Amino acid sequence: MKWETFLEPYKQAVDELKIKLKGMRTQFQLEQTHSPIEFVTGRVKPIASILDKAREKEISEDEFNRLAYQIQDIAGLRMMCQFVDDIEKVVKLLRQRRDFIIVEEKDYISHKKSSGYRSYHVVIEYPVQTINGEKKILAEIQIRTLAMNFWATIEHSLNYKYQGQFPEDIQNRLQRAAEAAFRLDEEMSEIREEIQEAQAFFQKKKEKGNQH
Ligand code: 0O2
Repeated sequence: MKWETFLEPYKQAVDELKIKLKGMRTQFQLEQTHSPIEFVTGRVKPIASILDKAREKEISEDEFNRLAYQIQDIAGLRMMCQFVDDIEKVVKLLRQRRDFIIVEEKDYISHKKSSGYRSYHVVIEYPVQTINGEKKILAEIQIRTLAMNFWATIEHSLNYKYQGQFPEDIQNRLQRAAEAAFRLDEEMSEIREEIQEAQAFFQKKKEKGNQH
């Protein structure tokens, strides 16, 4: 099989899922309520990264069935949220959907990785319609806050540069940055709670005023 043929259903899945997940954000906006989804991105894993991972897992490059089964993020979607609480809301919305099934959830928020990485991963089985019938593929949806995304993006590009072998000072800085991102998320959640309390207070006051 050619790589182009193998990757085609993944491309289709990423395109379709981007539209669907972005649609969830639009629906919140139309209802004029806070959207737990800030923005959505998607990509098909580059062939070079698939081959790197295949080597790690000792899969040879022509074992397309094993690649499809064991590399769960060939199709990858990311949903960014403003607040940590939003992540759970998004996961609940994903669990309710009827257009795919969830096959695995990985909670790297309650259990952050030793690198400092935090994110919630949902692996889904998604049916793609092709001219040769339905093809089910795996896709990974990563749900994270803007702060988690900022940290992961920087760490990912440094990882690329240093091939995972960070000099000690950079390693320490990344750990401190991960803690700072965690505190930023906490601060934002607290500010949000205060804003919501203030809004509820003024709403009540307004309603009382209208009764007279
Ligand atoms: P990309 O496309 O460059 O982002 P497994 O397949 O189970 O052996 P793993 O790591 O258990 O591998 O899978 P998991 O936990 O689902 O993680 C896969 C993806 O999560 C990674 O993809 C990253 O996008 C993200 N991730 C996991 N750990 C880290 C981390 O420490 N730092 C950052 N920045 N991202 C992380 P890839 O393979 O890196 O590919």
